[in-house]
Amino acid sequence: MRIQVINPNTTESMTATIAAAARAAAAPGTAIVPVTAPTGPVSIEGHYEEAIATIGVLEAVRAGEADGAEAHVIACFGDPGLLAAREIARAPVIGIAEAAMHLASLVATGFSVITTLARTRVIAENLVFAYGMERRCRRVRATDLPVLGLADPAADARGVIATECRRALAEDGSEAIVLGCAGMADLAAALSDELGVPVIDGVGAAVKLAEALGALGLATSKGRDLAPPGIKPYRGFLAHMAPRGGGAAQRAPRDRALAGPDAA
Ligand code: 5HY
Repeated sequence: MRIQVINPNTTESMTATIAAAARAAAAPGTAIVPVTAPTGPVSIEGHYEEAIATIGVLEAVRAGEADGAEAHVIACFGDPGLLAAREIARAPVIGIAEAAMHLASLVATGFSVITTLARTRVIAENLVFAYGMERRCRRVRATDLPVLGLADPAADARGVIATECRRALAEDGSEAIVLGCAGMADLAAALSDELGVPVIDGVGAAVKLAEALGALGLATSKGRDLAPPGIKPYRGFLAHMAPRGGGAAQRAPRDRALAGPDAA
């Protein structure tokens, strides 16, 4: 199976951390194709950065589809562009936040999410509700570590995260931890050993779920809201992102009129 693993921020060193975690989780025979977003912020720590990063994600998914990807992983804990990517991709698309939360709910009745800056907490909290995890996620906690600070030895990210995990286990009534950033992917196993509870990294979780979908022959349902976007003119610097059809694209009557008589 060929799984494209997309880092929605533009920091290559973080893509390397993500790729290593994905390859560590992948089954023999699974090819991991790591990709750094072609455009966007060096790290994603807020709504605006997430909105901009979504374009890079969709560009990577379009390219990956053309390149024969059999699944796509969005390796940023905000799952930027997840549903939009599912519209344009034939292959399944898995977000690391959704994957981690679902696996956590299989091994514990309650889990806590440990994320980076306080301002990103609301993004994770919104996903908890979007994924129907509000009864299983006990709390989303921030460490105030910036995303790109995770790789800085001086920041002692593992120590800071371990301390917040212990607080979560003591105060939230949680029995598992979800790591709230792709940049924490390389810490899961060591933290799990240290804390004695399941610590879930979304990158590995998403790769395993992609493999499971592949093995079961499951892909995104194209019956309703995840059907390909309609064919219509796009204007301005993103005009190249206009869907070109092929597959089951719908042509809205109004758009047919806009596109003119000779539109295919
Ligand atoms: C991530 N940002 O996984 C998120 C984490 C966060 O650039 N990669 C990022 O703080 O939301």
